[in-house]
Amino acid sequence: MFGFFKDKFDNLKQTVSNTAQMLVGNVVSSVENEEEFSEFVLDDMEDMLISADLGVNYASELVDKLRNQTKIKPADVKKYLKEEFSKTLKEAGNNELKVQDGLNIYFICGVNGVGKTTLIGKLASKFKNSGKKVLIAAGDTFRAAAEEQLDIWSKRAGADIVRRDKADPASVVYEAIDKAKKENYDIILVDTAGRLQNKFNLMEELKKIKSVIDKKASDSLMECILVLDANTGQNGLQQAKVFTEAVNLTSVALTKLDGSAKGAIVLAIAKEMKLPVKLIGVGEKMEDLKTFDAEKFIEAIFE
Ligand SMILES: Nc1nc2c(ncn2[C@@H]2O[C@H](COP(=O)(O)OP(=O)(O)OP(=O)(O)O)[C@@H](O)[C@H]2O)c(=O)[nH]1
Ligand SMILES: [Mg+2]
Repeated sequence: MFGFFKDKFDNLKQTVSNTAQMLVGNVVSSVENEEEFSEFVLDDMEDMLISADLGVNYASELVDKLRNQTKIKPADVKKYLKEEFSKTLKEAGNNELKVQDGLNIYFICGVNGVGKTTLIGKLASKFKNSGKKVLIAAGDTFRAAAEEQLDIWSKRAGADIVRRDKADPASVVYEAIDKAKKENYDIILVDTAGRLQNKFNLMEELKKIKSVIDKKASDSLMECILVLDANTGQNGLQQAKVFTEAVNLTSVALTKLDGSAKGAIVLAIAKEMKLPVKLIGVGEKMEDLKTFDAEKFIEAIFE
């Protein structure tokens, strides 16, 4: 249904090759020739899954299942992991970005430097190219130069922007919604700060922005997207917990997947948080944003 995003992405295998090696290659090659799942083999497997950034809980769950059965043999370990990972991604929900006729608001949050503003620039461009009228709300009024950076992206993408230097971010978003309704925009992309004086302040600010959207245009809020840097590994789980408590996330955008060996965070987040990854960043350029396709991801890491 999301025509504009149907671009083919042939390089996925290459993008996730380091992750594939850590998460599948190493585990399979060390296990598959064993006679049985001895404690030694299982411990080794658990360690490898943890160091691939699958998360301690998930890794031990996978290994426990093998410990408590006799049907699956070490030679089947690849098939076993593939089935388990597929199930986990499926259970986390649909990977397609939600979109509707009329106004669509996408709320973008995440800690500093993960790639929020870049994601917004890339998304604005995708939406513009599919013929949508796009407005960017410059909700990061905290960091010096944040609004200029967003301005550059919006010009590049051909999108419009609401920015009010150093104003209250919630009021910027309020104004953007008014403008979008009056001038029939299809899309509002809300940028937010990644760092305030402390975490509490940041969360309070995000809640305030979110409550403006809830009050003025709750039917239009399509997604609350957490941006995660693929290289942060397990820390990403912690970030997801904190952000979802504040603003009730609906999905994740995983940036900087290019070259990362820690893409297993996709699975950890799906398992622990039941949050689907919907977008992946694979570089710094405008076109380096792709949709996440769970089946293709599984195929790519299992070859
Ligand atoms: N390699 C790579 N670099 C990326 C990607 N996405 C963003 N970056 C880079 O990451 C850096 C930070 O990106 P920003 O978009 O400014 O991050 P931010 O979350 O808005 O940062 P704050 O506003 O400071 O919180 C920039 O140098 C981007 O070019 C990606 O998918 N791959
Ligand atoms: Mg930013």
